[in-house]
Formats: sequence, structure tokens, C-alpha cells
Amino acid sequence: MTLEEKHQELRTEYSKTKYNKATNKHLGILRKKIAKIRRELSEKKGSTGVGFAVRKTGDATVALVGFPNAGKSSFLGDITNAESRIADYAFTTLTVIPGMLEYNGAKIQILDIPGLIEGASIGKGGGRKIVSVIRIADIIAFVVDVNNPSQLYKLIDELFTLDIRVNSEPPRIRLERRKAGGIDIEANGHKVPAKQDIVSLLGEAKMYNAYVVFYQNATLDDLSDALDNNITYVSAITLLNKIDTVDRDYASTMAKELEKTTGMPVVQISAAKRINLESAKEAIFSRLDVMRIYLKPKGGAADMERPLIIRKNSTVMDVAKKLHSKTANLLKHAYVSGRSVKFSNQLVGGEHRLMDGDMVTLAFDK
Ligand SMILES: Nc1nc2c(ncn2[C@@H]2O[C@H](COP(=O)(O)OP(=O)(O)O)[C@@H](O)[C@H]2O)c(=O)[nH]1
Ligand SMILES: [Mg+2]
Repeated sequence: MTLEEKHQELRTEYSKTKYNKATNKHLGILRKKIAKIRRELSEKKGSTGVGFAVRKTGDATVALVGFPNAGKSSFLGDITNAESRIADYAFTTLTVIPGMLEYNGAKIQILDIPGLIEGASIGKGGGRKIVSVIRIADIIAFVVDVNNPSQLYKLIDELFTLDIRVNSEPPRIRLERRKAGGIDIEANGHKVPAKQDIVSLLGEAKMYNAYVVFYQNATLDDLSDALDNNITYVSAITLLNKIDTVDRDYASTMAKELEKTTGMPVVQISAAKRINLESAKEAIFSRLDVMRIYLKPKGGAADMERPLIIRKNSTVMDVAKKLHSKTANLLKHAYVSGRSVKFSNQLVGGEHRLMDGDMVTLAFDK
């Protein structure tokens, strides 16, 4: 059997297997096998690592992912300013259409990725290209037709076989190669696989001497993910579109169900009738894990129109680095007003953690 035939066979078995508690494990194994064959196929075709460049601009990037006709282009057109829309990028087998959304003072680049159709990416290297776009994205926004909600599961699985894990964290397992001494395992009281299984899995990766530390309960699948540097972890939200075409109760039942099974926020929208677009923007913004910091020059007024957009949990020093990468080490202290402090204009050091909406004045050594 050729690799292509094997791939097709596994996909057929996969799509015939119904989701339930009993088949869950089997499906997981199938997904792993499909991912492995797909990797081998793309290596054979010499297309591994052939990504393509999308210019990353703005404060953050969102990838729109969905089946054809789910409403991606309509949504992009709704929320991005036509004037600020950049010309389309054309690529040989894949086109990515970018738009810019301004929200809460942040410039958010939205990339419409057409062509993520079940199975279609295989063989043309298309899968790797999709991966290269998703890798530069901070989050994914799935666009799903409310009339066909199971699209969401298919999309998540499709990405899984492309080594993209949606809404999951990298396993907290430390792997340290050693020169000798065999495999040493530190379970730290967590539930971990049997030693012989760990040894044989590491053996497949040609790791015969290593120190393995678990910081969480883990399965062999988790360990296999920890061994793999090609896996991308990304968080996502779902836009459940075309709610104008169904009963309101039906739409909310579906939204709740998807939220429960996938653990991600689901926003009900209609791109065509422009329903709930504000909630969609808000959901995107809060999933981005960024915050707004208002900069106030000493003795001047803060610019309330253009906040600095920076990762949540950033410190005063992170802000200094983002503003003045070369002179950040000259930071003396800062004055902060807002939720992260008790008083307004409170004197803080570089290590102080800021919160969304804080106002900051930086003081540097001359
Ligand atoms: N009724 C309805 N139709 C929609 C909605 N959003 C998109 N459509 C229609 O669905 C079709 C596909 O939309 P499009 O944005 O091109 O989908 P894409 O292939 O995901 O980019 C078009 O005919 C749209 O007018 C919606 O919210 N409600
Ligand atoms: Mg489209």
C-alpha cells in the first residue's frame, strides 16, 4: 500500500467513526497516525518547511478559519475598514486576504485563510502553508455555519493532523538529553505512563539517555507531544454565523453545546445582517490576551486615543523595552495610575506588573 492509500484509508475510517466516550481514545490514535503519514508525505514531496511570508503588521494577528461559504469574507468585510484594507496577497496554491480592525485603540490584523477543506490540503503542500499562516497568528477565529455546527469539530481535527493544537497548553514535561545513564523519570507524584512505555516511546525518537520530569498528570500522547518541536499551540474562539437563518433558541442551544464540548467562547453572529458584531470584536480582543497602557509624558497629558498594546501581565520594564528598546536599561522608575496600584501616580519600579487601562509615566536616568 502506498502512503497516499494508507492516508486515505485512515481518513475514511476516521470519518466513519462516531464520537463518543468509547471511541474517543481510538479517534485520538487515528489522528496521530494521520498526522504522522501526512508529515511523511510532505517530506517525500520535499515541501516540509516551505511556508510563505505574510507580512505581520499591527498589534496582533487573528486567523479566520472555516469551511467555504461559512461567511469568512463577509465577516472580514464587516469588521475591517475598507479603506485600510491592504491589497490581496496572491500565492500559488493559497490566497490569504488581510484586513485591519481597529478596536479599543488596537490595530488587529485579520487574515482570511480560504481553503482549509477536509483532506484537500494533503499532497499539494497546502497544509504546510496553512500552518505557516496560523503560526504567525496570535489566535484563531473559527467561522462556523449555525446550520452545520459539526464543522467546528472537523476544523479542529483537521488542524490537529497539521500539528496545530487548539485551546490546549503544551504539556508540562521537561526532557533533558544525557550522555549516559539510561532513562530517569521524576513523576513528582503525578499519574504518568509506565516506565517501559516511556522508554520505548523515547527510543522511537532515538533518545536512550534522558532525564524526564513531569509537572502534571500525563499520557503517552502528552509525552509524544512534548517530544515534538513542530507542534503549534493556539487559542481560539468560534463565531457561529448565519443566526438570522435559524430560530433564536436553536442558535443559543448550539452555541452552548459547542462551548461546552470545545471549552472555547462561542459568539452568535450574522455577518450578512450585521448582528452581534460588537460582541465578536470584544471576544476577539479579550482572547488576544493583550492590555491597553496609556502613556503620559511627565507634566503632559496622556494620549487616550492611542494606547500602547502589550501582552497581559507585562511589567513597567516590558513597556520601556517596547518603547525604547535600546535605552530601556536606563529606566529609573515609573508613576502609575489605574487598577494595578493603590494610589494615583504611585511610584513603582520596573518589575511592577501593570493592568489593562493603566496610565504610565516612565522616568529614565539621563
Ligand atoms: N443569511 C446569511 N447569509 C450569509 C451570512 N454570512 C454570509 N452569508 C452568505 O453566505 C455566502 C458565503 O459567504 P462568504 O462570506 O463568501 O463565505 P466564505 O466562503 O467563508 O468567505 C454568501 O452568499 C453570503 O452572502 C449570514 O450571516 N447570514
Ligand atoms: Mg471567502
